[in-house]
Amino acid sequence: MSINSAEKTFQNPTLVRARHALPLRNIFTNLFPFILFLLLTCANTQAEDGSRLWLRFDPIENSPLLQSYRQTVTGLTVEGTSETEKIIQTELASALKNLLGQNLSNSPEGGKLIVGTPESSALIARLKLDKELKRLGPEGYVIRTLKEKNKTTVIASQSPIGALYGTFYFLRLLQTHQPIEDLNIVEKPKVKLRVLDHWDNLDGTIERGYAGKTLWNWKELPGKVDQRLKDYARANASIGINGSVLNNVNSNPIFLTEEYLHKIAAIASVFRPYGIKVYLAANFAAPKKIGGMTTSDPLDPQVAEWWKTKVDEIYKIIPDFGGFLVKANSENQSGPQDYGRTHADGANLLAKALQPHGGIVMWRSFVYNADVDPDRINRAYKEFKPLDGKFLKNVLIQSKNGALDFQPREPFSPLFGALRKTPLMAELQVTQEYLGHSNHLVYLGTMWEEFFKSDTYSKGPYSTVARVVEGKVFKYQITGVAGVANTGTDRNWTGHLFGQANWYAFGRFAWNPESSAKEVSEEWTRMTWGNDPQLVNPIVGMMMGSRETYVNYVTPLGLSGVFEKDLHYAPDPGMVDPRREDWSAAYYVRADEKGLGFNRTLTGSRNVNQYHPPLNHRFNGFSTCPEKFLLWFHHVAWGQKMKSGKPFWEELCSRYDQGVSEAGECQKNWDLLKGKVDGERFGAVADKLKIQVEDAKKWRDKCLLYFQTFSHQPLPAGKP
Ligand code: BDP
Repeated sequence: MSINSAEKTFQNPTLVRARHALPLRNIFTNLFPFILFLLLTCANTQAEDGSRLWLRFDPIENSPLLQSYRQTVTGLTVEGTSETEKIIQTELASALKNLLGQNLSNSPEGGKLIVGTPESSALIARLKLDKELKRLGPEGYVIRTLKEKNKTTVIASQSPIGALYGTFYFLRLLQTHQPIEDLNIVEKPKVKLRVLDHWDNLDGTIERGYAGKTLWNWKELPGKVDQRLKDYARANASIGINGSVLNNVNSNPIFLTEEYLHKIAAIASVFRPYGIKVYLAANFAAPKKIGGMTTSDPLDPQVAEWWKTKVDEIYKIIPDFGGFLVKANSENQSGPQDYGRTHADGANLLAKALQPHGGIVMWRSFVYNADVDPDRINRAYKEFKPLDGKFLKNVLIQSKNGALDFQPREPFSPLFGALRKTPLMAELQVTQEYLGHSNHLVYLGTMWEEFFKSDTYSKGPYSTVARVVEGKVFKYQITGVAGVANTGTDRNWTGHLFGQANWYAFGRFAWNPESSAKEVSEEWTRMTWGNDPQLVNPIVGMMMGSRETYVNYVTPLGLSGVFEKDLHYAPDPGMVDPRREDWSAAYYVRADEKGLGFNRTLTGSRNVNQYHPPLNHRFNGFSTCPEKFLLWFHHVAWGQKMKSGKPFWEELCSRYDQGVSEAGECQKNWDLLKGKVDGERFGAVADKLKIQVEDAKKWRDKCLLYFQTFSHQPLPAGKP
């Protein structure tokens, strides 16, 4: 169901109940016209269930601003007949009608707002922007006020998709109440592949999904395509996402069968006009599992032939298929090492098959086989660094932001800056596996900003992760950022209304890894909650502090891995998993009579040496290691004096306490907004904050009680 149609069909439950409560037929007959009137009126009331995301386009009520917008946008010309151009036309006409209350139909003679490409619009062609647009590429655009042409505003790009991106940018200016009468905006994405990874399973469940089921209805496809897919594509286009991996990295080879390829093709045709390509997570053992072969050995010529034939078939059915994402030799997924081959052999096998079609391979570096190194986080670097330069040109290595696994805080993975000849693609986790699922308000923009701003020193100073990923440090030919999606069938898409901010921020950071978390949160807040500073300031404040608050009550001072088995929601710092040592919380926490934390210095697992100087020295020294990473790199004695002057045990207790009190503050700040936002969304967030505050206390109490069994020191007053 499309966003608009969903709202129109919404029935007010109170009214429905009221109608049933009228017992007498004649009363009903008398009241019928009145009831009908009420029902009709309410049918147009919008359900504030969060389904409109940041694309709300509520009427602008600030009248001087409204006047100036109305004067600037008096007509609309979107030329071109492609599906994308039709979308631009409908999107603009409907958004401007809602925002400005005026109907601007497409006037081919030219109007005050002109959108298109030099190919589709004679007017834009006459502006001679070709050189500039070429430099910006097919996804870049300019938005410019032409002084000499009666202040006409032009949104121009080389391609319709770029024009669509420009359109959403322009609308964002209106949604966030920015001036539009003198624009000169030149935009181009800093990263080529901006992809959402869906860990969606065949049975409709989503691995680490906390917002309902998968949006892809395999049973109905390809015959019926859910309207919501269009809404999903539209939301992604509005933030510049240009790819979706449809299935879980723990992949089912069924997705590669002809039957499923046709279903996937139906999804691809909905996504196409929004600039989104589909990708699949490929199961490396597919030749054996669905191809009837006896081996999946990457060096076997028949296996190579099988992949070539399969890939040719895929492109016949989905001509603009993006390529494969692969999890190999990790957590029971098969891979080239099953046959004594390397990750490069495996990746190149698929890359060769995809290369003639322009497809790519995103090969994950999330591997941690125990025989490589006793410290789990040393393993991926040790496996992949020696393979640098051995991958074909259409392969990217996709690495999680940290070396462990999407913890609330990790230093950047040392693979960023280690691979010089192989493009490294960043994998972020938008879904909050280790960050309170869809119950806790944690804005991830600040985490991603910290990550991207980290200096790898891989080519001297200012070799930030952002610049590595953008291909500026080592001149990568392809660049990419992936995000593990947090979307599902919940009406509000992401379970928690503030989870939408993370989807939004992912798009903005993928487009420009050098984005500012604060600016992004402000944009999102204005579009989602309103422009009143009395809303914007407190909400941005809540968001900006939220990740640090979460870190304080979950993994203060560089702790990691303290989570319960499998679910990764609640604390269980002493958990020992009989299946694997490195799935045990106790393995990471390393609590003992002396202290707490994992010694990764030169006297420990020597992980510090995977970083370029001066980081190796900085992390190695107790006094030079940033406190936020202390327990990640050091085993710290309970009595150790900290920067605050407090002994470590006291510092640890106070960090947990701080987290709990900050969560409470956040709840209080939200309560102050009662009446300033609609009741439905206010209540939904308030309910979640209640859970969060309770959980924060549980985290503090469970962790401190466990650590106390080693520290043998008193808990601060007031604790259990
Ligand atoms: C871990 C998740 C697991 C994923 C795995 C991965 O717990 O569900 O399959 O990462 O990224 O974070 O492959």
